[in-house]
Amino acid sequence: MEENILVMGALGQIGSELTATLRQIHGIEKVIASDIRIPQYDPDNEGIYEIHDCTDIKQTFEVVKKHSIKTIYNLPSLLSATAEQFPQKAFEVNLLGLYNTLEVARQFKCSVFTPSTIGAFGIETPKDHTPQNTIMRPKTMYGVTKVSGELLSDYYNHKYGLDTRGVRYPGIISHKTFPGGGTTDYSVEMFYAALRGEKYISYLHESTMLDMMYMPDAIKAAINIMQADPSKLRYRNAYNITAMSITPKMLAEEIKKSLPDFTFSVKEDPLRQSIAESWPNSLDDSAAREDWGWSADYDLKSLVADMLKKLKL
Ligand code: VAH
Repeated sequence: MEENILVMGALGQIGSELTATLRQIHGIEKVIASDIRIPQYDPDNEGIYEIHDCTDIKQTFEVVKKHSIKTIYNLPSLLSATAEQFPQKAFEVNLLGLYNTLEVARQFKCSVFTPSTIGAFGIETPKDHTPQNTIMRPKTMYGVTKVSGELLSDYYNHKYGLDTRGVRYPGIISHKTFPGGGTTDYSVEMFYAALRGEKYISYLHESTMLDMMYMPDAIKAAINIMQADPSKLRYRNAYNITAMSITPKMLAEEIKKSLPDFTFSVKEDPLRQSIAESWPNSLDDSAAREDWGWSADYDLKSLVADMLKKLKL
């Protein structure tokens, strides 16, 4: 039976680029993409696509059975700010959707990757070099679904032996698909404003320090952890990973080196400012480095240079 891969949430910020990369590695026919809405044509991402609502376990069962899936990337999620606007929907998609995936994976013996986030930490968590194992009491629905998702995925591993793995992503900066409803979206919006010659008005204070990562590193982490030797994994869900800790001011200053006329100011959004302040300043990702060789390829300088190059095209 073919070892096919299913990317759920394939139209999202991570999903759109992960699907394309997996198809380059494994072949277009081996990677099935699914999401809840009809996709726009994307020449960089041709292949099998299924319209699939992750909150309906019957649809997940049908897609996995129909395509002989053996690995599932479970990406559907309402992000932090949107999840605070629609907490019940976020619970359904982020946690019930994951439960459905784990139940179907248990029946078909699939491996499952589910992203967690720095949003799984809370205000009581040590903020600097946040440890792999520490207090996690998030006060957002996003954080609650993500820390619960970590625990649920670990349960399916120790109860049923299901191969579940995950990483705690920082904010992800990318050029292909705009992120929607996140607290870290400023980091992408700033590039578009700069290239349009507009001042960017940041909804986070200029000194708000958060972990960030460039999308190629995020994709590398999702693929590498799934290929890692399971005997070397001290943890399953989920590993701390990071690439840099930056503030809106640091990002703006790096962009200004290429676009000297770029300026930005701050008009704080109280909701997203309070969410950001409950997250760590910097993660300790030594466990990922030791257990499966994690390391980021992009720092702030190379990220900004590549983003500007890609967005100018
Ligand atoms: C968000 N981009 O802002 C997501 C991410 C760490 C941030 O989880 O909600």
